[in-house]
Amino acid sequence: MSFASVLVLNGPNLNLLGTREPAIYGAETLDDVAALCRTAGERLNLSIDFRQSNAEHQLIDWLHAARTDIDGVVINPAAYTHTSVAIADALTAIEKPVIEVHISNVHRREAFRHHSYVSAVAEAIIVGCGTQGYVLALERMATLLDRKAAR
Ligand code: CA2
Repeated sequence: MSFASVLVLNGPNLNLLGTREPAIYGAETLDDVAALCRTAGERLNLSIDFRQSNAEHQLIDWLHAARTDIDGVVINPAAYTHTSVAIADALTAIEKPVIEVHISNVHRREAFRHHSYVSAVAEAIIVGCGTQGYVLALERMATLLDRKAAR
């Protein structure tokens, strides 16, 4: 059976997850989040490609490659959420469903975190659910991709 494939993309500084600011981001590391996503992928019949970069151009290059290889994108763009028209444009260009995830509740934090360039191009947004937000996003993505396959 061929599984739908989902790119789970993580932006700058998320490689530091679990090392600082546990009150905001929890104690899990990014490797723990990757394992959570892979376990959810097995349950949901999704093939998971989990990546992180601190470089905007690298995230954009991976999104461009996803135009041909990937069925959907779950993205935590981290600080680029609030600054990057380029990432929003790349997400639009791939013409695949996108779900935006934030571990923290950005709306309860500083005003500069309240605006997202990505939200306008996302099918759904999950904020403030901790790392469980990635699993919730994959569950929703599985629903969206099933519906697409059934058309
Ligand atoms: O809540 C989220 O997931 C964020 O996307 C995380 C970003 C932040 O800039 C966004 O406003 C909200 C920050 C990622 C950096 O994460 C760290 C985690 C632990 C230690 C240091 C950084």
